[in-house]
Amino acid sequence: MIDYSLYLVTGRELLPPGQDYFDSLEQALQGGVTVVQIREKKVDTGEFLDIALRSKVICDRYNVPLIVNDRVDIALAVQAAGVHVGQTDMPVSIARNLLPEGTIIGVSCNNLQEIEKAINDRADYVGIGAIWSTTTKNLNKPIVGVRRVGELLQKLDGTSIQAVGIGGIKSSNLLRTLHGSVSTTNRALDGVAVVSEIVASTRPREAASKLCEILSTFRNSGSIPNAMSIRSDYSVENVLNGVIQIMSCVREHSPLVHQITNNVSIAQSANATIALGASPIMATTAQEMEDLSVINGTLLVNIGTLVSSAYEGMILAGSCANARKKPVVFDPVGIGASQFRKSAVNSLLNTWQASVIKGNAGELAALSGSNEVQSKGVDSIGSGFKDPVLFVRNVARKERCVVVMSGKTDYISDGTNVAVLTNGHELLSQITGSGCIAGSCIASYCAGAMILARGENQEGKLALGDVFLGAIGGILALTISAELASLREDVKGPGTFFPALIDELSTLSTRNIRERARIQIQ
Ligand code: 3NM
Ligand code: MG
Repeated sequence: MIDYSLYLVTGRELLPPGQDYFDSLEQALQGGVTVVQIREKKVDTGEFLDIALRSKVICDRYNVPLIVNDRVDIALAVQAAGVHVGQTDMPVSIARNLLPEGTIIGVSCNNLQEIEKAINDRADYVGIGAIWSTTTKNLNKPIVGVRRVGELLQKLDGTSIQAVGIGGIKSSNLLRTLHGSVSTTNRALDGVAVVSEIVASTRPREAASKLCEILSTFRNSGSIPNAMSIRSDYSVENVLNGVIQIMSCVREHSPLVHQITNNVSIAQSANATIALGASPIMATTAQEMEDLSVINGTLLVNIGTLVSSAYEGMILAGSCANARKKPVVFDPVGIGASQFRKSAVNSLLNTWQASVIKGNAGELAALSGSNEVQSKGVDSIGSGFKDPVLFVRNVARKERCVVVMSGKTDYISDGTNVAVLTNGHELLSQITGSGCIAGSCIASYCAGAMILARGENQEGKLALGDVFLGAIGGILALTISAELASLREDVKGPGTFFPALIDELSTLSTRNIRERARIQIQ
């Protein structure tokens, strides 16, 4: 059995000036590479053979298997452990006949059809790519993207075929790659293949050991703040207790809620955040994201009026938040309205892992590629999904985070449990930005959940369950406050409703939550 964890693919043309290829290879092995593929695209057979032979001697010293790209004859000549073929190279079945029994055969796959073919051909492993964009190889197929790898992995269920990811994998995106590349049946990658991150480095040993460290961090802790640690013991009683604890915690600690939001509802969102007792900072510029991420709290990303300069800030802020294990709440406002929004959302969610995704039925339909519900601009049209509980649960599983579907009834899922909430008031839909405010409320309560889970020194883990409670709490706080506001005598319509809503958010009591919450857990 080969250990595919850190799979080095060579690329001599990427070596830094003055770096010797064999020395670089040896250093990479010392850094922890577990399998090596010799990839030579431009040399004659004699030179390829020479390089492969000398590489084999080095790999043998470290007890690391060597795989030859493309060339069955070279693999035979050097007694390599395996051969790796592309879609237009020697077919797997023919290579199998030519090579000694037990030789590993790997094949590059970009889509479901190619995976199916690899299964039929009885390949030993597949290289799934390109996961990210890369300049190391000329790509003639679409980039897979982290969020689509799971579908390909799922096809491998029931087979013994191993899978490595390839293409643009770096230490900076490795955690995201590992975390996102998991099927809904929990099939993960067996390893990652890299070229430039190691080969182009002047210190290949350090480059490899850094990647190894991240691989073992992922194995040990599941990484980003929503490793799918699923609780199945939720009751209405313990959910409400959790929400109430979070509510007090937010008021006591006033956590920072960094919000990159739209210019329609920015002031409403900041006011709602303050009313709940949290501390908003509405910063969008890329240059300050690193500094802001050092402060504990949560990040809210809302694409309501997306412009390119804010987009850069969103990419960076989310990556920083993931690195610091801070919850990220994502609101893909109006994703169905334009191709620009759709592709921006795709890039954002591939780049970082959201902890909570919140949207109305139309937005979540567009996000997940369903056409059961349509949208008009930022609004959802029609009566919604036939089976909304099943729908949110599946989106949560696929996106590996908590999903909130807002509407007359709100559905919140962690991929297993679904909370169904029926609080709220008609007036909420008559002011602008109530959806965006819901995002701020969720982000504020996720910050409280994080403090409860980790303590103020931020040690320990934040689990998906904590974010689930944060999301339920945020929605309850907003919808119950809306009910209370609507009951006030001074509220005559949407104009007077908004200030009353802010008042109610700031005075919301434990009793209000216990007495008014209409919640079911399914
Ligand atoms: N195969 P880097 S992408 C060799 O998609 C190779 O099949 C790919 O290099 C595929 O780690 C790729 O420098 C190059 O991005 C990967
Ligand atoms: Mg090839």
